Amino acid sequence: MLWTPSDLAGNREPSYGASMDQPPPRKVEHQQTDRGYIPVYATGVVEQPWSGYTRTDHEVWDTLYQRQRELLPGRACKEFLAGVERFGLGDGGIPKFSELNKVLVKATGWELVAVEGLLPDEVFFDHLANRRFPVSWWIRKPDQLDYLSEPDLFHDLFGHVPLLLNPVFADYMQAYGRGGMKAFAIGPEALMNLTRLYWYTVEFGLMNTPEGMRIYGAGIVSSKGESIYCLDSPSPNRIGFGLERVMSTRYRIDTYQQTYFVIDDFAQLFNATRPDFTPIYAKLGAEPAHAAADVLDGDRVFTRGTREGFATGADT
Ligand code: HBI
Ligand code: FE
Repeated sequence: MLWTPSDLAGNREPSYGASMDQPPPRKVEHQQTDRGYIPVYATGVVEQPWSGYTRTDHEVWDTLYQRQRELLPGRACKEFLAGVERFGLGDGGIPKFSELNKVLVKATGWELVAVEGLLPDEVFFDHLANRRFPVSWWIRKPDQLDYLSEPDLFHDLFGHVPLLLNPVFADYMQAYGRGGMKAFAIGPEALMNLTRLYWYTVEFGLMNTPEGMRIYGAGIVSSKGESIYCLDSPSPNRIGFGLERVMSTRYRIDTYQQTYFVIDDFAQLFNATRPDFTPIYAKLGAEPAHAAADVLDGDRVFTRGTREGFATGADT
């Protein structure tokens, strides 16, 4: 898919739906939840407004892409890098979901759907359980290159989608979605345990490969700073993955991770989702959760962090 300047929408404002001046109801409301005051979006699937992206939008994508493409070889796992190449995410400008879906559906039966933003858990899980990955259609502004509080197009598309071409990881993501539906039916405690599993694997997971420690978490590969910090800094712990260990460990959403959990391969992750989690939730419900920075007896410790620079205060 070649992107030429003539395709560009110039600098005119993105076109929204039917008329140019009716921005869609992106942020339906903010909601007080157990994870703080979070933006809640309309939950519907929308069309990717590709012709409405501005030159600036395309340039933000190219800037973020080039930065990570230069940084990640030798840091990201080979499966992630292979997915980036196979999708041609670096062909220039924001990729078209319709083009990517031609590759993705054939490869693993997954499909990208454009959404307004963060979805309520049960809506999100239902998409994953049906091999649909929700991708926010909007991209951050130039002054947000290094941090934004919610997942945007670059985080969702560059961070999450390349690994959906890996059959084992693709199966894990669907199994996770099915587990999410069950956890949602059980209640908030179970949901919290399952959200920690997503956080410490899909978002911030590391892999111990024969070539060395590599990144597979979307939250890391879409962040320049954390792509460096997670492997190079002496501050965080790096601990072998364990399902119950991860489900019972709190995390932080406002800083780099204090602990990274390390898998050997995606098969280990997929196998971890085989058992019925119900008895695990019951067992974990009776025990206190661990702090994000804790190192426990019995942990397989790759690195015991120095904790230098660790923010204090409440983990979620
Ligand atoms: N919604 N669109 C979107 N993308 C996410 O990654 C996402 C979400 N809603 C909930 C959620 N992630 C997390 O709570 C996961 O742990 C389930
Ligand atoms: Fe994410």
